[in-house]
Amino acid sequence: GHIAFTVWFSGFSGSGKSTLAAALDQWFFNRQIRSYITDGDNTRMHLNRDLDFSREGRKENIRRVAEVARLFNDAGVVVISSFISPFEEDRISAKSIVGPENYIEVYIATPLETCIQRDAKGLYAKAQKGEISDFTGINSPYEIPVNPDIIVDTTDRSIETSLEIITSWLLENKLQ
Ligand code: GGZ
Repeated sequence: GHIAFTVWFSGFSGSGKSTLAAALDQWFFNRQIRSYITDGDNTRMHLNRDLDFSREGRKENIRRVAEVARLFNDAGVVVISSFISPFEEDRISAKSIVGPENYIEVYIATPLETCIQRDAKGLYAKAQKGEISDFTGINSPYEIPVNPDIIVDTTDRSIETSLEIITSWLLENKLQ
């Protein structure tokens, strides 16, 4: 059997994290590997409802969801953690909470310009009008991951091809 691990996605809003997380979740399911996605949708209104998007709010957000990932991994469930997680310091702390050997960092390297063009939720337009404060890429920084295990730019790739980059790495490094 496999040891549970955490696949940690980092990237801008609109970079393709959620889409790839869902595809990867399905891929694990097809291989009878139990997995669970954590993201802003299932944590920011609940576990982390007291947190904002300030530097401190994001730091605590990432700390808590890393602790959740550790618990799921202890229970034998693979975690797909899908947060912007824009600060290198916070990602390093997440890696140490999860356990360095169980933490796989996937940098969704879709450039900001692509995300702004997509603007699926209209959030970039709002942020550019000053209607959202501390919006990553507009008025809050994104620090490029220093040493990711996997890098995927979804700009000119199908979901299938992007997924394959991740799953081929997992098959070679985690699932043999
Ligand atoms: C960034 C924001 C913000 C601000 C609301 N900055 O594309 P979405 O909408 O659905 O996903 C984004 C999500 C980011 O939450 P995270 O928990 O992943 O962020 S972090 O890891 O930095 O703590 C976006 C929405 O929340 N959103 N306001 N100001 N994203």
